[in-house]
Parts: sequence; structure tokens; C-alpha cells
Amino acid sequence: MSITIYHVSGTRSMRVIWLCYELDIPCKLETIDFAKKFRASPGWRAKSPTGKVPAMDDGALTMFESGAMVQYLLDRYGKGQLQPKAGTAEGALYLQWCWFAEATFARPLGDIAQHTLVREEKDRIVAVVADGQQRSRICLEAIEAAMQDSHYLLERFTAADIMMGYSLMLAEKFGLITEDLPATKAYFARLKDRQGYQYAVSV
Ligand SMILES: N[C@@H](CCC(=O)N[C@@H](CS)C(=O)NCC(=O)O)C(=O)O
Repeated sequence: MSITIYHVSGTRSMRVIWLCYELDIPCKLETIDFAKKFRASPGWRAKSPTGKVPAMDDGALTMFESGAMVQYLLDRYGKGQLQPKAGTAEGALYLQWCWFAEATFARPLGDIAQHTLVREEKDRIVAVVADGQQRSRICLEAIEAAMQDSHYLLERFTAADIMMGYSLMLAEKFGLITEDLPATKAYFARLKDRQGYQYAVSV
């Protein structure tokens, strides 16, 4: 195995780095320039066709999409750890939460990020931020309900929690994990306690 993760601190590359840490998978980090100009360059577009972060190489294989990287690494090197058996009810819920974390929850968070951090000030739309906050809140309420009697999304820590950990990190950054979401706060605190999370946010 020869894994390189193309990384920018504070982005979704933390999911892949965190997973590698949890599974003790050796990987090289290559920090890239998040500036729009670099991400539009043909060299970067060859790895990530829409110019987004992260990308990953494993030998001759190059990938974009953080969730796909996480799943690939689990399937290829995970030896059955951090994911339930595919095709079971637990496996279905694992997929549900992985997809929710990126396809549903990270969407409004991404809109907030775009219109507060990523785009130039002249291209930011305040109403999109307000809408993103409202849509994120619904997602946070879904997590709050799920965490009432649980420590993790499934009965034990899995890669679904890694997928969700990044989304919660963004939600926290935007001040959305409020006091009226105590179970979500406690759940995220449990994730932040893990060495893998701490390593992934420190690099
Ligand atoms: N679904 C993609 C989303 C990738 C993504 O949006 N990455 C962000 C950083 S976390 C980015 O590159 N944003 C810059 C942009 O969209 O212009 C994934 O999970 O990898």
C-alpha cells in the first residue's frame, strides 16, 4: 500500500486521516494550497475534477470524494473493523448515517461555508446562510433524537461517526451546536476525545 492523502487543514481530508489513524494504516499527507487558483489548475483537476478537497492516491489509484475514500480504505485494509457486515440491518443503518453526514447534513453546512468563508465577499448571499442554518438545524435535531440513548450512531464506534465528526466540526464552527442539543454536544465531545480525531485536526 502507498497512500497519499491530499490535505487541507479543517477540511474533509480529516475524515480520511482520522480513519487511517484509527486503523493504523500508514499514509503520507501532502498539504495542498486551498486557494481557488491552485484548485483550478490542471494538475489538481486531474486528481479532483471539480477542484475540491480531498483527493487520495493508493498506488496507481486516484480518488476524490471523502466518503468513498473512507469506504475504500475500510474495505481494502480494514479487516472488518469500524463497519458492520454489509447487507445486514446494522449495515443498512451504517450506510444511512454515512450518507446522511455528507449528502444531507454537509449540504447546508457547505452552503454556510461557501457564503461566509469560501467565496469572495462580493459573491456571498446572506439569505443562503440563513437558509443553511435552518436546514442544518433540522439535521442536528435528527442527530439529537438518535443520540438520546446512544453513545455512537450504531452500538459501537464506526466509520459513520468519522463521517459525522467532520460535519459536526463544521456545525460547531458555525455556532450551531447549541445548549438545547445536549445529546449531540455529548456525542461530539465523545468523538473529540478520540486520539484519531485529535490527530486529524492537528495536522
Ligand atoms: N462530497 C465531497 C465534498 C468536497 C468538498 O466540498 N470539499 C470542500 C472542502 S471540505 C471544498 O473543496 N470546498 C471548496 C469549494 O467547493 O470550492 C467530499 O466529501 O469529498
